[in-house]
Amino acid sequence: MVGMLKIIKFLALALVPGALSSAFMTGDAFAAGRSEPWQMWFQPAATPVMERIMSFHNMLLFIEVSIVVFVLSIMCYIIYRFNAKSNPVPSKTTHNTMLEVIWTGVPILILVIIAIPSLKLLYFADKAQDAEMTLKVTGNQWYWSYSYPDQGDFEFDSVIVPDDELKKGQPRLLTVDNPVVLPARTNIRLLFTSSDVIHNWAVPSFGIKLDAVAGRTNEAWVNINEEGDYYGMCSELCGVNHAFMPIHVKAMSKADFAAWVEKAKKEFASEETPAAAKLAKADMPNVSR
Ligand SMILES: [Cu+2]
Repeated sequence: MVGMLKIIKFLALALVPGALSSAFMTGDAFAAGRSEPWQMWFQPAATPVMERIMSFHNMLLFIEVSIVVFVLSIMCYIIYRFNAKSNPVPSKTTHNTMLEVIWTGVPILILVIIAIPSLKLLYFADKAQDAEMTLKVTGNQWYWSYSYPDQGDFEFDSVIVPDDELKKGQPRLLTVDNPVVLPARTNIRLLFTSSDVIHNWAVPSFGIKLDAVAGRTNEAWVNINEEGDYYGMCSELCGVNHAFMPIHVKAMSKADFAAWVEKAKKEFASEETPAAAKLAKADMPNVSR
């Protein structure tokens, strides 16, 4: 018994704090909106959905670590206490009804405990409550188009900026010519579709990774906590330039967004397939592969 306690104490002191401190996210370890070199774990949450995904992840992590520590302790104890040397005459016990009921019942209980918050989170992430505006996202080979049905239905394309045209401070493979602009602290409904193959609009700090499928409309929502730049990438293999259709979301205050809308309405009023023209001209982005 003393031996088992010692082993449990060792595991608790040596393994658990390290695993927990590096895995539990507080959200302020990294700059918001994109990953950093050598970053591990999630980007900081920028929406209520991502905040809940993180706390759900932390809950799962706690349950998983507890199970691992528990099972490992029992195994170590068995190895120590019941090996042929310390236990030369083995017991002939086979069944124990009570024990079997417990080791069937406890895992069921753990799964139910996980299932309840998991389903709650799925429904929370599913649809915006009282959306104040809608953004329509269309995936194309290989760029994104964004349209604003509530702001006069203007539309524009968002194409990657090639390496040799990047300005200082612009992240490589994440910079686009026209970022999608959204107001912060606003319930925004996102609708996804595609004009060709299946794409996937994935922005880690929003907790969104949703397929854009031709002929279908998928829905998600954001309420971005803070102004800033948030980046993502197409996350469904969609062809040869799949890796070169980044997502850049610029979140602004409501007033700045309204001013941007007025400007954008004029700027994008007469655009005719600019992305297609640009892609043809560049023969696809001049990025090193
Ligand atoms: Cu794609």
